[in-house]
Amino acid sequence: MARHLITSAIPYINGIKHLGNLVGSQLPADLYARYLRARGHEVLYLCATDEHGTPAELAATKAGKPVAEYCAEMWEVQAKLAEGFRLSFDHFGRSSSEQNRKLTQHFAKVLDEQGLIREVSETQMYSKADGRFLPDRYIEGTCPNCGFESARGDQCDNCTKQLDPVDLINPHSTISGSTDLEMRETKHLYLRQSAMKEQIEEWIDTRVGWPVLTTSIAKKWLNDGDGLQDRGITRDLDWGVPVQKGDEPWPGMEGKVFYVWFDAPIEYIACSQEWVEAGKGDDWARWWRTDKGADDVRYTQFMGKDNVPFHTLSFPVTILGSGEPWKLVDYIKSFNYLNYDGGQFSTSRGRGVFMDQALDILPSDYWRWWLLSHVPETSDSEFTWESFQSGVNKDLADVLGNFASRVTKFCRSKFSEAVPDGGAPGEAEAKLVADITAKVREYETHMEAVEIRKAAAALRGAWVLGNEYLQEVAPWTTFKTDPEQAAMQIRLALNLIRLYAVISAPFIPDASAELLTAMHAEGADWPDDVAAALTALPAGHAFDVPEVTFRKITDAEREEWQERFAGKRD
Ligand code: B3M
Ligand code: ZN
Repeated sequence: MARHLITSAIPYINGIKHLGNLVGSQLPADLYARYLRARGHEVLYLCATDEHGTPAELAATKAGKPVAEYCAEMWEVQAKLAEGFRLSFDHFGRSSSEQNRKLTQHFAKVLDEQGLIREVSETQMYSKADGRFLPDRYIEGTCPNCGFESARGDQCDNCTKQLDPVDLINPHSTISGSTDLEMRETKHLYLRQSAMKEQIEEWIDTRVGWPVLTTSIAKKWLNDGDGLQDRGITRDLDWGVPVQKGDEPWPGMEGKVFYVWFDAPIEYIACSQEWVEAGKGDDWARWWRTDKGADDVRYTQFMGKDNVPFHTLSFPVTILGSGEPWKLVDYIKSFNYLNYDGGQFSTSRGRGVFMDQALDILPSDYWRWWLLSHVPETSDSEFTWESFQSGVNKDLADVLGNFASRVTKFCRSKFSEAVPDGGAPGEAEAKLVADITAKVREYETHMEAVEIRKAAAALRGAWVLGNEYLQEVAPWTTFKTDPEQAAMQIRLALNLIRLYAVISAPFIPDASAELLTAMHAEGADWPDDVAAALTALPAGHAFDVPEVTFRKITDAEREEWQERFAGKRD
């Protein structure tokens, strides 16, 4: 038994996430956490909302609410949806927590003591009417490149050109509309990442077995252009962690907050403190401090590829640069993008399926299975309604669901609602046990390597083996001439349902629980010994025919949904 710390990238607070966001970090992290728990390991799986920064402020303004109130409400919404998708976080925290404020200020202080922070004077757009500096997204104007009238201070959404606020023609504040803007001098703190370049490079180079996607992005950032540059870690905003040196004020930094990407990863640690405060655990340090036992912990992070630079470079600079014994990540699993029906998911245009909408139309297991078995692991992948319909109808309904209902119904009609006795297993049964054993071992190997698509394929392969066996031995035919033999076959098949429920639980927890209940299974121990696991339900053990575990998606539904989610949501 080992100890596993698992975190998934913490979703921004503004708005409900789409399925592409879900499959890019939280869902695979949940799969891994559930699998490791099922194998008897001690797991701490943490996630939180990422609540600071301009997007949160803007969304709150749009919703006409104070930002703190907006965040509190959206946290509830996201927590409910996470529950709906059965994301088994040990704690779902908030980056705006007191714990994160303290810890962020602490890291800033120790980084400063290590000589890794410098003050930089720069000029930035100031709005007199608003009485504040304007971050790039609060400034709009005409694009000098294409003439688009609502280009943002950092980028033109029309021609995608990267911009500086000073490039804009007729710039104005998006808060007040005021054009009374001027460049003013302001001071910011920079993290001297360049000073840590060699240490970070060596650390990356010695990460054996990391996914290529992760290391290639890290190396690209380290080696391209100017390499690991110093990075501004403060902003002129109201909402965020106030810039302080621990508990002390930071002279000259009054009214400023830390940049959201500085405090967000620190929330991984703070979240474990929130977990303790919530009474769910009693010791966070044994997960995070190597002087308190965290050396024994294996720490795995899950995230989309756009988050990789922050986790391979910036956050390690914070951790290593502190000079304190904090736990560093052991394995970073990153993902490509999931596209939607010939284009991209778009939050602003409401294109694609969002978490709330998905749960409105089908149970979470349907989504979990399709998303995880199509996770964009080695390249971008695409959600299409045809693929979704076929994944659900074939894998879940025709293969797994059909096996369970066929076997239990046949037994009820020919024998009773209890496991029949029958004779001794023969050659076909020995072969099935050997094949299932091989598939389960294959599944375990892929799960341990966090190779999710391969794990899904092995699991599906195990389901298929049961169907092939039924096809081959045909108990409904055998029954006519040799009911004893048919009883033995059905006894094995009933045990197979229980085994499927156990090994499928990380992917489809609700259906697995339903099947276990239907089989009146007492435990859900992992089948270390598959042969033994396939005799767990003895003759005479009662069961129920499960309610329809999976239903099929009709062509009419598929067409209707395709139309509905094409992109209109405001
Ligand atoms: N909130 C970006 C995202 O949701 C960001 C991740 C933070 S992880 C510390 O993709
Ligand atoms: Zn433009």
